Amino acid sequence: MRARGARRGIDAGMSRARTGTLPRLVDTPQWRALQRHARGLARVHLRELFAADPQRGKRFAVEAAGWYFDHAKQRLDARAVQLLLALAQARGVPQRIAAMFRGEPINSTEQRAALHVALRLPRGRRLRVDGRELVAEVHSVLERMAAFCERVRSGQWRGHTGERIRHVVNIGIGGSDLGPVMAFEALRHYATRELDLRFVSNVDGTDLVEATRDLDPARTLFIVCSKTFTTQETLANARAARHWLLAALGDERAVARHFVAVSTNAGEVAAFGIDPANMFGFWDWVGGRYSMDSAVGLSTMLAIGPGHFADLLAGFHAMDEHFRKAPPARNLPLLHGLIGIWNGNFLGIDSLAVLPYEQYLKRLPAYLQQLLMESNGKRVTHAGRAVGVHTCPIVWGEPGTNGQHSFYQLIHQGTRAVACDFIGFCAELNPLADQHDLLIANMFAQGEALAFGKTAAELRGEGVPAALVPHRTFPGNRPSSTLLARRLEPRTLGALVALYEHSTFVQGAIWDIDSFDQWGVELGKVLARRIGDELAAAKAPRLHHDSSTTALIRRYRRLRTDRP
Ligand code: G6Q
Repeated sequence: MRARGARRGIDAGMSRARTGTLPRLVDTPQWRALQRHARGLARVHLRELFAADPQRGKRFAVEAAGWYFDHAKQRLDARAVQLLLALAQARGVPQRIAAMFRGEPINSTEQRAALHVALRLPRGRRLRVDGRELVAEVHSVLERMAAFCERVRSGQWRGHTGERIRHVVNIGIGGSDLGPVMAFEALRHYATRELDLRFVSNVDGTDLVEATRDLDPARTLFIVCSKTFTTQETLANARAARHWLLAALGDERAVARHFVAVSTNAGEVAAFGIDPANMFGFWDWVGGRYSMDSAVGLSTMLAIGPGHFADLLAGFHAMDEHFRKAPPARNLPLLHGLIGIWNGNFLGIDSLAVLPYEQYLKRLPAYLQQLLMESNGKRVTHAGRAVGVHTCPIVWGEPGTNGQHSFYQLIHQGTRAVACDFIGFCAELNPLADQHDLLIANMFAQGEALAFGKTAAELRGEGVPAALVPHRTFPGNRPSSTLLARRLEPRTLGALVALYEHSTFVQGAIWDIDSFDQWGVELGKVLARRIGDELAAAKAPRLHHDSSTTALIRRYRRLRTDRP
């Protein structure tokens, strides 16, 4: 369905985006003031900032929805925060937040609302958009999902031969994969061990073959998860999965018991052979990378059950409410987003490492990579003009302590600055002697080492030989934030994801870009279709590519293995 205003023509929508046409970011007095301030602060080390204010650790920290956000080790002062908040005001961030929550078509190039916040509104709340009551629709899908999950989890839902389902394979890619995988891994502690969940995304046959190699088709359920149900990779994998199933069960009717779909496209789902009664829908106002809390979370709900899934949604909603209502100076996602702007645009730091000190969050960096980079990896404003400054940083990361024994070297002593988000919990889920203290001691120690470093004088004082002093000096002054919650629970995970969603939105609003489209993935898709035909052609095709691509296609055709 289309949200309010979505029926207007594209030009009308684009001019709507321009209505509040903003001055060029770099020309605004707020931007210039920040530049001046950053130049002054460039000479000040974090050591000095801490020395000047014994309360800094407390002053630069806010709390929301179970999360404590310590940003005292960022290279900024109270004046910088004040100027950043003034910038947000001047760029109309509060109005944009309100427009998002109202369901306005803030995704201007696709003429859509971006209403993921509606997915977690509690039952009983109302949100009317284009004459439709969205909360009722959302909860009706949640109820169908819950009923289905209960049947599968209790063993009431049987496979074609009467076997209980033991394996669930989610087939999807991008937003229809990264959220579900991340959430499943993150909440594995709360998951039933009766179901074995797997995720297939890559069109590389190895992904599906390895995921199903040891599975019993009679006990396997596939979730084909695709908003459009036209995505090449997902459909190729879904067809191969159906083939695998039918080769074992030998009866077309088995598809109805072993395949369900998550999609907005009932027609294509039916064309694929999945009974629309086994389809769980969502809406075009839910972007792929903002969809893990919609029906796209069916695998999550199967794993953790409807009760925990409701807690996950409650966590999202708690952060939404905070984002919508908290005063700017205490608003966690707003401050988090603005600090990203400060680092990227005023300190020239173009890389963000996400470092969870929690094994269950091992897929969070990959998830955030898509959320941030697909949303804000853009170069023009809503009105199509150059943004004029750098936008999204390069986002990457790994679980904490593993990273310490690998790439942290560069973060501590390399020539490039990397901003870090440390993420950890006070209470562990799997107590093992004192290992959790050890884990979190490492997280705190890394933030401290990055901020304060180790000076040559300190090293000499310790008797380090002069020749080694330069090698063992840590410059420090490397910025990081720490996000700390009591325990990893469905609720804290929901709040954490909502925090990054809103922080991403804040940054997009400052840059005046459309954070909800993704035209950048289109060109490659179109070219891949053409090259696919050329690779498949029986006779050597006439090629009209550049000389490099032509040579690669010819070599591939010569050397590839024969098809089975
Ligand atoms: C996310 C993107 C993209 C999308 C995939 C899968 O925001 O739109 O990653 O999720 O391309 O699309 P389908 O769900 O339509 O298969």
